[in-house]
Amino acid sequence: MAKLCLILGDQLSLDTSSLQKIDRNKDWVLMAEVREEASYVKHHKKKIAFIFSAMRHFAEKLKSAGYQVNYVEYQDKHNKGSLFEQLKVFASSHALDEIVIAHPAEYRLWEAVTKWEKRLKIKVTITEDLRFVADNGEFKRWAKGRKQLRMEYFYREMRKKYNVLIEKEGKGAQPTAGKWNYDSENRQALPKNTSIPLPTQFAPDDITQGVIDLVATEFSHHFGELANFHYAVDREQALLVLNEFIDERLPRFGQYQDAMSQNEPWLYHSHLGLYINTGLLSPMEVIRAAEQAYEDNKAPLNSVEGFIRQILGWREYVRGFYWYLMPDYKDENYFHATRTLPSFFWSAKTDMNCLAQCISDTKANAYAHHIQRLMVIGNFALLTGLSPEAVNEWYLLVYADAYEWVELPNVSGMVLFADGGKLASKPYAASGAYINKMSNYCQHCSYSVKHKTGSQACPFNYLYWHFLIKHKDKLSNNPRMAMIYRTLQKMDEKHVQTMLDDADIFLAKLDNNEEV
Ligand code: FAD
Ligand code: DLZ
Ligand code: SF4
Repeated sequence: MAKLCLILGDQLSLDTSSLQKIDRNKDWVLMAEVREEASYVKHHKKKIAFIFSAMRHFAEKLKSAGYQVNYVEYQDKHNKGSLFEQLKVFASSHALDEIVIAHPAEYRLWEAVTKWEKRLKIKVTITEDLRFVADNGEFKRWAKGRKQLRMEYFYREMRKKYNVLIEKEGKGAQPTAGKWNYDSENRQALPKNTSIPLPTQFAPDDITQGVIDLVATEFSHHFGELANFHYAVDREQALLVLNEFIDERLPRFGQYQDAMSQNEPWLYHSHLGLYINTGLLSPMEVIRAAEQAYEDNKAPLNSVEGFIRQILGWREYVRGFYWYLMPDYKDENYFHATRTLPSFFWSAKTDMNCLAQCISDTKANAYAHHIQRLMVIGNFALLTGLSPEAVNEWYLLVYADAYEWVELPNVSGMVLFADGGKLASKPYAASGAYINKMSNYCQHCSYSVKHKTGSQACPFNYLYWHFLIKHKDKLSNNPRMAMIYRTLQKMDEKHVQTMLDDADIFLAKLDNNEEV
């Protein structure tokens, strides 16, 4: 009798806990490129190419390490189209006494796996998910009994527990240089003519080229462009991306973390999310590399802390938050938003330059950085009342780093405030002024960010006030919104009415699928 270890497309690490449970001399590893996983949302072509290529490279690595690997390619005639059916076929031709799988990262798949033992009549063991610093129980223990689940406090716990940027260990632990958070030093716009380092790029090898051809044939109807695929597809390449980030981008990461710039999709971000989320890099090695750069005087504290906060703070927090609140979290819709996505979410064809830029970056690269996702695309979705279900589906399929455990809290919690404030203390709503402050998009736009009303006015300007007025009953008691509602109270009534009328005209255009 033998065991079978099923490795999923986002479990591409030799340290995966399920691998530790099998004997490479007699047991098996199964990996399969299946229609069900590639199409449960219509993932971006580059995302599928990345995952399939990384899976194929990892299978080669497993074989070199002495594992017996059954790898089912997408176009293999024995491909059954789903992980369960693939397991069933394997089990029918091998004497198996146990199937081992590391805890799937998404609720959907975890729920399915919990039924496999009964369906297959073979023992199924789910092992720990080691792609995070904390285990799931840690968040639950922290969250239990708390009225509010704010990232900052969980982050501080993580800093202390794992001794990251900490001056004195133990009970009296203090943050390095005396401050936990340098967020206020992370908000500069990019000066004109800044020369930004090119992202680390790799030419496709034969395996990747084969996968690109496959995706072009099988997924031509999916969103996104395949041309210029340059992502890392194995651990060695991902480590090169990490090293170049530390040397070339981390020093200015903090300063320009929230900046956006016309035709500059990459800026000083790390571009590591897709590698960490698929197991090619571990979050702790990335955190330690950044910490080391601070200790070696290679990068300032506002950059290093800002970067570490994203991974040890936000990434750990949203993952714990997701598992704490699923499955009900998926249905949250605090504002009862129902609008369908405008067609420019797919085509990028809109006169609103910021949206055209962020969506065409997304289309080209399966990547947009955080502020593009949050304050341009997300802000628009919030202000126009797009349905959480549709927005979640969009974010889950368009980004190469997207999995529901991270996408859902960011979209329903951070962007849409669909959870009524479980994640964020107030909605991240903003007028055009914010986008103008943090980018040069408005300089290239046919709308005018300075105008508040009229056909030339930036739609974000009147949509912002329309949103605040529409949801006054739900938001005006929020202490963090008090000032803005006081400003509203002092505004000229006629001006407010004109903004509301302009917003209605704009929203009617969206509903009629007219160009905006
Ligand atoms: P950097 O800016 O270099 O940040 C470093 C790392 O910190 C990231 O790689 C990521 O691992 C982590 N991180 C940063 N912000 C967050 C966050 N808010 N939540 C969790 N981790 C974070 N991130 C995903 O990994 N997958 C998603 O599907 C995803 N969807 C998002 C949807 C929306 C609406 C928003 C606002 C954010 C989303 N994020 C998501 C978070 C963040 O935008 C991406 O992690 C980041 O843009 C990836 O690019 P990067 O690797 O260059 O990140
Ligand atoms: C995202 C993805 C895609 C596109 N394809 C596959 C696949 O063919 N086979 C596979 O094992 N995993 C794939 N994945 C990753 C899974 O969807 C992921 O493991 C679950 O969503 C859980 O996070
Ligand atoms: Fe975006 Fe408004 Fe600026 Fe145009 S003017 S780029 S729509 S914020």
